[in-house]
Amino acid sequence: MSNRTLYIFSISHYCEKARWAMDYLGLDYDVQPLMPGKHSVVAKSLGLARGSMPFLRLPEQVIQGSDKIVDWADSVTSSGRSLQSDAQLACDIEQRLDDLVGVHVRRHYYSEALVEHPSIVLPVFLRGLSWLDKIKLRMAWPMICKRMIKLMDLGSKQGQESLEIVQRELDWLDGLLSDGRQFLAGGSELSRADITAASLLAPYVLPPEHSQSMYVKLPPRLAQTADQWRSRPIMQKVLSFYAQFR
Ligand SMILES: N[C@@H](CCC(=O)N[C@@H](CS)C(=O)NCC(=O)O)C(=O)O
Repeated sequence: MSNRTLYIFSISHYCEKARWAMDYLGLDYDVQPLMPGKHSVVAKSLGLARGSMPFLRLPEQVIQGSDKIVDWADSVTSSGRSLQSDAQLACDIEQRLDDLVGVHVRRHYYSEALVEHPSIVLPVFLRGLSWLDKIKLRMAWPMICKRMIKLMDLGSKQGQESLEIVQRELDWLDGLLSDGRQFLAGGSELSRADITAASLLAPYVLPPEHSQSMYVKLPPRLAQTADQWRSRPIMQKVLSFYAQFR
């Protein structure tokens, strides 16, 4: 048992990013999946103002946000590895990915999955919960779906809008790769920009190395889009980052 606990939603791509950073940098931790609703209660009990996942409980502090967790992980690792937190370009690319890609991949997916096929989303949220929380989550699922639909402003128009934003961001990422660089921020080593892009885009390509891939089902229209996008340079890069570094 570790004295560090990372609180996550099993489905969350931002949580996957934090886990990947800590794994890559050789930091031990326990992972604690939470059910929606309970996450805010746990966050408050740890002194956080918001429930936003992931958050990492350390003996001396609680760190919230995947970017802040990467900052911390990169500053304490003794693995000899680095996610290039001192490289401005890596941090800038990461921020754009967090602010646009993360938000709109999620809204694209949930606008179809949660609104039209909520039963395909539930199994991923159930992963790693206690048996009691599994029962509670099953019972509360219709209510939680309604709340998520409202909070994330989901719907078919919104899903289409997010798809177009993701598409523009994929064009930008393909553009970065068009000079033949191996890593998004250039250089010869994996950076925080790479694990961010790979984690946030993983839902479209479901890499076999991702611990949740086999539990995620894509809704039909998104699956068709993902299929068309799979051969894009950035999607091939995501698959290769997972194969090499996850
Ligand atoms: N930029 C943040 C985004 C985190 C985020 O949006 N988390 C979502 C799950 S994907 C969440 O916890 N939503 C519930 C809430 O905010 O209460 C990060 O990188 O950690």
